[in-house]
Amino acid sequence: MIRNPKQTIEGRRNFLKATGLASAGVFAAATLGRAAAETADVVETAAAVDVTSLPRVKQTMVAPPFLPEHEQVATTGPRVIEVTLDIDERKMTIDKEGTEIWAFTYNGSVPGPMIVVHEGDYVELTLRNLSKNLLEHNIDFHAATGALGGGALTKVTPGQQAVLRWKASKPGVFVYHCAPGDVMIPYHVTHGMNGAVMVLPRDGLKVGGKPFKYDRAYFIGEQDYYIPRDENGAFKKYDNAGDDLADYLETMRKLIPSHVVFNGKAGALTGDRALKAKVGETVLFIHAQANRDSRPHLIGGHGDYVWEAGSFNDAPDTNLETWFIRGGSAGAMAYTFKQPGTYAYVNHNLIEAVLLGATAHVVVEGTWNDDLMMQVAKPGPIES
Ligand SMILES: [Cu+2]
Repeated sequence: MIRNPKQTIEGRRNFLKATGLASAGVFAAATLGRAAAETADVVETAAAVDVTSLPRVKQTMVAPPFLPEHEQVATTGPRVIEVTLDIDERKMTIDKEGTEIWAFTYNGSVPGPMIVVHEGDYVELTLRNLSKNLLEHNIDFHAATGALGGGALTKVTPGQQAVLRWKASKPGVFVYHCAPGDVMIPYHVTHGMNGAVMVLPRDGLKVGGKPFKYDRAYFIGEQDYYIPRDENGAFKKYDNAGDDLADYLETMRKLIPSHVVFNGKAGALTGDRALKAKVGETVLFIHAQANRDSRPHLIGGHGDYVWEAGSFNDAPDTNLETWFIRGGSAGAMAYTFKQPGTYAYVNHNLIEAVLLGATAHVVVEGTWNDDLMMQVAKPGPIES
């Protein structure tokens, strides 16, 4: 392959800069360095498909736990799906005690909004780093192929935007996250800067070779935070985004999260904000964890069908009690509710569920089925 040396050097320089390798430590050099070098060497591109002839559609982003409007079975051929994500550094309160973090967000929410497309579609993202922000950011799509998932092509400083187009070639659910290089990667991801993409097969989900539809879908993004404490043990507060960097690196290094929460803060999906469903409805739960392992469990229900590792090309597991979400991945679970009531959807590390915040509620309406369960005798004195 004949390469343009100037382009190659420039490309490598840009990639080194983008991945933070100019000042990176051994770990980053050994991992990201290889990926950057390989990518930077390849400056010739295969003939791109002419996407100008494809229909284009804007997808309106909505805040989790909801998903954007979408078809489960595509009624058209491949399209270019245009999405815009605004990077918004904002102070958020993450528990009822008033603990704060200057979160790094896509569109103001933790997690960022879910993008839903079909296999063969192109995602065309406009990533805007709002002028009010203080830090550089980018985006790495695990669903995309090449250039660090797009991270190398989307690094934007406050006031800048970049446009990235990538082909959705793998059906499944996938994490996306900020990855600006070196220590800023875990720092940004554990400040909430992550979300998910769902790439549906064009003909929809299948179970046992048959079409499978859901009545509702929810996106649960699990977030670990590492909030620094002061000398009295109280969580520290900071004036600006990024001010917590030195302290946060110290707490992160110990790998002991101060909070493990769903959708940005403890209680984000309970009480008035609980998820809703009806008996007989099939609900798809997409669970993402961009950094750390998790083990979702629906108390009083099951994982009827679980695409645990997220690939829709694989047959789902059935009837799981608890399933595993690898840190840096998303998975999907479908359950058809059979009893009314309030279900707890938890990370079944119950310390994290109860003490650190990883609990959601699903309020289900409908008629109780005595055949499945009934209280034969109310609690009372032990009968001799
Ligand atoms: Cu970022």
